[in-house]
Amino acid sequence: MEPAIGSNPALPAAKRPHSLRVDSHHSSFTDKRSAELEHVVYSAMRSTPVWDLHTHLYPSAFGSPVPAAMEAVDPQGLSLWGIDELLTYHYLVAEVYRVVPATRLPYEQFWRMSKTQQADHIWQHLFVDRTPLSEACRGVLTTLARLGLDPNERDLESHRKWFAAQTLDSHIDRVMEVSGVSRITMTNAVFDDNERNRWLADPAAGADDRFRAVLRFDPLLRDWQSAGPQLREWGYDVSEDLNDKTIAEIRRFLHNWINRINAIYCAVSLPPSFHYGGPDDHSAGSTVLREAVLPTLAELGLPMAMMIGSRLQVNPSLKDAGDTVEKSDVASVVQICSDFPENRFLCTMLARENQHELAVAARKFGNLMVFGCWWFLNNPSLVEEITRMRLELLGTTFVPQHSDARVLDQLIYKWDHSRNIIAKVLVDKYADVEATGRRVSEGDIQRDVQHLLHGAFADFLTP
Ligand code: RAT
Ligand code: ZN
Repeated sequence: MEPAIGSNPALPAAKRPHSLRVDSHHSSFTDKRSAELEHVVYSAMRSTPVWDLHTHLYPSAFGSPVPAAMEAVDPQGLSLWGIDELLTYHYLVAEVYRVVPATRLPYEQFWRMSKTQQADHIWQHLFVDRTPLSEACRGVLTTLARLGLDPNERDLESHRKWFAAQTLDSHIDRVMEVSGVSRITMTNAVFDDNERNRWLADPAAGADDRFRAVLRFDPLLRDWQSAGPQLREWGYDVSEDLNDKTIAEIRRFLHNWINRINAIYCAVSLPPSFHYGGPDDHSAGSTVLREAVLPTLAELGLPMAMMIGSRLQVNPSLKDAGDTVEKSDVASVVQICSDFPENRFLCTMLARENQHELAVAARKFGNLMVFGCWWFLNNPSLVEEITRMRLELLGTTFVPQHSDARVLDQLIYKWDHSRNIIAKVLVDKYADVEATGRRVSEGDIQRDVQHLLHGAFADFLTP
């Protein structure tokens, strides 16, 4: 066996890792303390419930297309769970097209396949024929294992049988327990007909205490040309030119829907090209933001979440898997936080290159809460880098992660993996603090972990 680097006598002393210096007394002390720190941090991280502030999950009242024990299947249902949904997650659709390209399986043919056939295809090529190394593949294995299923099982049918024997409501409880998620925040897209009609048909659809609602209205800020006519169709007296009457009507629309779904904040995904140029910026998006959206939210005391940096549909044949990442403009976020001190902003950005500038912006504005390692950033190496940098710049005043789960069971792996990385970074940071001579107590650690997983977001909602 190769000797561990720290014990290699050929290495000059200065290059040996700090905790393995040849001073044996010092060494056993620091090793023991770092083992203690590790134990306390990982236990706190595993036992502290998390409030997941951004998912695409729904209570059972929104219907489910997944067959379950004695439950009706709703083909357009929004509540996704189970093995076939896990395998057809859009992250994995993109990955299977790396190994079975469109020249061998034309996109239209893939989309014509049933969900079961698509899942079989992905399972065969990414999990049976290849080692499931990517983060999204590994996530399926973590999920199965934590649910008590065998990650070595190659026969998909046995997993299918297990899921088909569950009922959705009790499965939601089980997944929340296994993942340690105490509250799931939805993303409620009011411009999506399927979703909007469900709220209109059953105003109590969201009344499930495990979930909280968020009003999402991308077209209002991204595409007034199409959002305006929609609002008109829904009975709001708006016109294209964003006059006073139109602004008042947009505000009425927002009030109505925030109240209808009992939203805890409002949210938009904005393109990399998103720019806000201050009071003289009269583009439609900026005008709606400045004159309708932000005054309404300030009046209601609700934060606005901006998710910035996804360029939609660079390969439309991949559908949800067809979006990409590009660098965005942090200066616009700074301008918004500065121009609207009465508003609170949650912000996540998709490009790795934007993370440092965004964290620095949060040092300047108390009304800015940075959150999550979003989508293409939700990979262990990047979560570690970003979390480390945020802790160094912001202490615990940020929300390190959200799951973005689209399939209920994904809560398990997304939180399992993220908790481990956040814990790893915290152990290092506590060791650095203790290196100054300051002791870190178990109570300190529990308080910090609770803040990172729950309190920072909860306090930001109700300051
Ligand atoms: O991460 C994702 O699943 C993306 O497809 C998007 O849903 C993104 O998170 C968003 O909320 O727009
Ligand atoms: Zn999302």
